[in-house]
Amino acid sequence: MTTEYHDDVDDSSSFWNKSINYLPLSPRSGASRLTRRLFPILTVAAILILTIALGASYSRMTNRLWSAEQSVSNMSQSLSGIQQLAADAAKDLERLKFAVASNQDELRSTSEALKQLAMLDTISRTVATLQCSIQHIVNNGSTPESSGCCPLDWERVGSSCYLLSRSLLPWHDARDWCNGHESHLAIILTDEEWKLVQRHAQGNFFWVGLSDERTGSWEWVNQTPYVMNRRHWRPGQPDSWTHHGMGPGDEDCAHIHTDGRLNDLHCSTRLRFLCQSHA
Ligand SMILES: [Ca+2]
Repeated sequence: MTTEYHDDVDDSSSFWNKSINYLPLSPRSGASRLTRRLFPILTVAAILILTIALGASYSRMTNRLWSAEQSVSNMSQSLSGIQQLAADAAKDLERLKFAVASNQDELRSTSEALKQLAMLDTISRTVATLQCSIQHIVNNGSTPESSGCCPLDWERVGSSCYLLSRSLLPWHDARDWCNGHESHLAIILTDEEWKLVQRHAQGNFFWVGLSDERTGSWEWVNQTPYVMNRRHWRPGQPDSWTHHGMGPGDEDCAHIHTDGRLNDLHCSTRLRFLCQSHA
């Protein structure tokens, strides 16, 4: 007992150490110690993962924000460019308005000059006709018409005189009017005569001496056969030349259209007409 007591008293630390050292470890206390050791590691790891995730998220948000800023910046630049273009266009428009206003007077002057030139041309032709007539009278001629001169208001082209009527008549009446004035409805053969026709055609329809009512074939008023030349007809014309008589849709007479080309039309239509006389 004494020894046992002695041992207890003198070496109490040894006793407790032994007791501690030789106490069997329970599985519960081991797990607890492991948990206590892992807890800080797991905590640090969790904080680390959270930090990384937050960092990645922040980075993505920063990128998106930067992209949005870039887009806004680009849009601002585009808007600025459009505003500049609009301002330039407005300036150009103002300049154009000013130029038009400035040129209006010049255009009026040019138009007046052209009108005067046309008048001069008419006067010149009239003077030439008068000269011709006076010369013929001076030389003891009978009448101006037998002199080789064109009557007043008639235009000389080549060896012929031409008159474009102001009045409108059906083809047969036009033919008779020309015949009553020592002329006939125009027979257009030469390039020079086609140029005359085209010059008078602008804005005008007028009869010429071409029809197919007599034989069913196109012929000139002096009954010489017409040689078909499609170049002188409007596209698709003549389009009603196979039916004759005066029924609806029959187009037996030819006129000059506004483009200077031929079209067949019902002879009863009232149009201006071109007479031709031989000087
Ligand atoms: Ca026709």
